[in-house]
Amino acid sequence: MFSRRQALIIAAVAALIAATPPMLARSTWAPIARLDTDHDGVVDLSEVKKAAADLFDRLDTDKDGRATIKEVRGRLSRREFAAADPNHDGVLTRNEYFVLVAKRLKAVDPDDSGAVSATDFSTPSGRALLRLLR
Ligand SMILES: [Ca+2]
Ligand SMILES: [Ca+2]
Ligand SMILES: [Ca+2]
Repeated sequence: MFSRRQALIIAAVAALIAATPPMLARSTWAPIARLDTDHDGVVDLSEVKKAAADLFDRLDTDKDGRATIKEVRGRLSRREFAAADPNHDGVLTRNEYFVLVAKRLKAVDPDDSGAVSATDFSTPSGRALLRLLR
């Protein structure tokens, strides 16, 4: 357990973080800073698509335009991979990958605001989306 002194320090740090202006906190949060290419503090649909396309190209190490379970290793479980592969040919085309990304985006941004913030990315569904983007 935390000692009283440690608890005070934690409370002080938490207060400091809470006092940080939201724009600053968002734009400097590294995981989205790379995705937020226009630096407006949120990740919009075109930034999500661009990041997904870049990552797909990096994952597709043999450059055949399709990602195998091996190529996405770590990012999708077998079950997730199978669910994203509706024609069951054992590979994800770029399109199948984008459909999955869009689904996860929808989970993070259910009202279709078209903007995902650092706070959104820190939720479980936000982290699931992030795994497909970077
Ligand atoms: Ca942006
Ligand atoms: Ca491939
Ligand atoms: Ca497929």
